[in-house]
Amino acid sequence: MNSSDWEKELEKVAREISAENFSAILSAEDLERLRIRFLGRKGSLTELLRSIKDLSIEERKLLAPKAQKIKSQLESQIAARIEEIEKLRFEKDINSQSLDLTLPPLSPLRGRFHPLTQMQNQMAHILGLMGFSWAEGPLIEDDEHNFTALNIPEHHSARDMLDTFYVEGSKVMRTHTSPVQIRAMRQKKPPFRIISPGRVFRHEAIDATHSAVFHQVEGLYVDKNVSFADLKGTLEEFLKALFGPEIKVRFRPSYFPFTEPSAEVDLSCLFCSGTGVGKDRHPCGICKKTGFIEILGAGMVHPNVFKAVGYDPEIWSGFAFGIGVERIAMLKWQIKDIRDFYQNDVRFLSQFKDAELPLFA
Ligand code: FA5
Repeated sequence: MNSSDWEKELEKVAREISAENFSAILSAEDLERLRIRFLGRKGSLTELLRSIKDLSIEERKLLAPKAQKIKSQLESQIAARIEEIEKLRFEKDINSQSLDLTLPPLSPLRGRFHPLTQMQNQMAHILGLMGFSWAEGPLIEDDEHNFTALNIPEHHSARDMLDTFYVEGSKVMRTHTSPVQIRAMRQKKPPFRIISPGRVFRHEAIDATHSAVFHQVEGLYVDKNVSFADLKGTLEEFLKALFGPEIKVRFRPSYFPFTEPSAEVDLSCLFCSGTGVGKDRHPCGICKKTGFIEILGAGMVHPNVFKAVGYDPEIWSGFAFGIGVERIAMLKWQIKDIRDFYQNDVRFLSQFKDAELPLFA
């Protein structure tokens, strides 16, 4: 096509466009059909613009702006008409509805605390009655508080980039609430007992019982002559207050660099009443047939931790624990998937009424 034919073709397309009566188009589908006719992949204007490459540079310089102007005018006309069609549809909708002024008003939805906050507060409340006071620490921690002072050596796997979110330099998203132990011991004079509820972060593969962001409640008691029996008694009393006197608590020997001896504590599985067999008579998938679920880590404060904060381990003794809030909440409310807590689905959240948990069941 030479340039004069091309220009004639452009004028023809322009005439066709002007012949369109936009205000007679009443649906978005009809408007889309029109758009495709001119501007679709095989639309007449698109094809013409595509063939401009066959003209010389001078001809293109002359004709391209004309064609572009026609194209952008058409695009604005289409956009304007879409808005009008929407408005017409809305007005039609409104006019077709009648108002019943005698209907009672809808009562506004009441907000309430997130179930994890409720559970955390409930745990803090029980521990508060047992003499623990509330302490807090930053979510972004330094290597010293998160690892070194807690006797976690250089090569320990917890420091691995695969387990820990490093922020910059030696700053990390805290991987547990235990660094608050160090902050509390450096601020306070023993004897004291604190708890520290809060968020922690781990580079975890997420599944029904593991999240990369979750919550712990840390506990620390420092005094003279604190024994493992004190730790056992405190945790058993706490768990019975939360779950009822029938609950079974199991202490298993374990290892944490910052406690010695250390234990992991399991609770009898409330999904299968500790039998390992679910209500459907199939093996319980939650406790993996064991009848128990791990909920916390604990132990006697390691002498190296006392030394790191300037306490004499010959004088002072203590216990510490770190409880998984999600795990406790899952057991308490029989929630099978930890991810339900983070979807913020109102249908899920609205099931948890504030202060629903009895304090001493
Ligand atoms: C710790 O984090 C230790 N700091 C706990 C501790 C404190 C031990 C004081 C001794 C003294 P652990 O990694 O096992 O330990 O985590 C403690 C609890 O957090 C677990 O028992 C579990 O209930 C919960 N938890 C751990 N990882 C996850 C996860 N990815 N998602 C949800 N909950 C988790």
